[in-house]
Amino acid sequence: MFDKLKEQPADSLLALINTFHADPREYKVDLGVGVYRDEHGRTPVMRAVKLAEAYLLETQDSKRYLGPQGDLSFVSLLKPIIFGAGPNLGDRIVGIQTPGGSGALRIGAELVAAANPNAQVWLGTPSWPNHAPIFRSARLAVKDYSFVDLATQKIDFARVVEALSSATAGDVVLIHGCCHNPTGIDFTAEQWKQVAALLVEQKLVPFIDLAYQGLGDGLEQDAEPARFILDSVDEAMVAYSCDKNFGLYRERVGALYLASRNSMDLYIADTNMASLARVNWSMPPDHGAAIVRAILESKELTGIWKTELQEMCARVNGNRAELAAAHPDLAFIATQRGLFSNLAMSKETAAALRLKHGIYLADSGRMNLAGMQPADADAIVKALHAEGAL
Ligand code: PLP
Ligand code: TYF
Repeated sequence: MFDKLKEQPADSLLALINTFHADPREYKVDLGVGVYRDEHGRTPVMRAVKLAEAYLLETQDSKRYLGPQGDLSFVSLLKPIIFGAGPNLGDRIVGIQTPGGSGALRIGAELVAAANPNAQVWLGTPSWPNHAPIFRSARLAVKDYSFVDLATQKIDFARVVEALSSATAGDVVLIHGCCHNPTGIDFTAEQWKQVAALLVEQKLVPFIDLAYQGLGDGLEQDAEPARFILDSVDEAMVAYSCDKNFGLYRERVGALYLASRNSMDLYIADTNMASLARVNWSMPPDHGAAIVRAILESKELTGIWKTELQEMCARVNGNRAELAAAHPDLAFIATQRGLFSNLAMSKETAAALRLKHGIYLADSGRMNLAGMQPADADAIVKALHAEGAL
């Protein structure tokens, strides 16, 4: 049987982790995979997380099953962080705990396929490399359109309008809620308004991927566009990840939320999420979500977490400012948000930057701004210049 299988390529972003560690050079800079790094180049366990883990170790008195929806206190404590403290939140939004934002995208994709197998999923490119495969593996057709022109570092908004205008009622539109991966370029307030109007006019369902809340401009600011879209439409889906903003990556913490103005539809959709979770992983792993719950249940821990997250956000934006100031052609980096910016370059250039200069970025030219120190800016610019990327 196995002889019928075709070899599959490794995830090139994840593969960079090992290549970087195997590089014996003293000077090297890891701008590869999207994890936060501090001023020592480490990805630390956050202090609020350590405290919550100590609290859990002391107080957790059972590891009995929780069920396919996971920890529902976690799901509801996160709601005001994401959606704000407005009224009727409970009536309009239901959610389940998932293994990371990836699990939320997976269940969301299968939910779309169950509700409307003919739905097309509109995906602006470039995007996170797992988006299209996740939707395709749920047997949905993916329609991609050019979102950002890397040469100009601008959203090709005419293309966005053209794509959404040609979509069919009931189609799904994948939207990065903030901190676009890989470009760091999000819609302006005016563009968000136009996108919302198009979604309503064309009767499209937004599927908002929110994986970096708090790492752009701050927790509230980063959630505003998603809240605005949810206010505008009748139905929406949100795939949420706590893996970056709580630094919990390998613990796999996320949630899938559905919004609808019809409470019966919402109730039925909720039962579908649970049954899809059951056939995928039965129940999500508990530990990471329990940590987030413990943090959000405690005013003190929540305060510590928010302060740490603000510091992380400020460090990334400080690195952006530093690199932008190091060369006029990189000025755009200071205006972009989140962990990533994507330079226009060939994969040969990206390889030369790694091999000749120890500057590790993705083959696509994507760089993780959290991976550098301010003092690396000049070396990065020099290497980009030497390889003709500036
Ligand atoms: N969506 C985007 C845009 C991401 O960059 C990531 C990163 O991993 C995810 C979703 C998935 O997050 P998680 O690690 O929680 O599955
Ligand atoms: O884009 C990134 O670097 C992060 C981490 O298969 C990641 O989202 C990358 C690839 C992958 C899973 C997570």
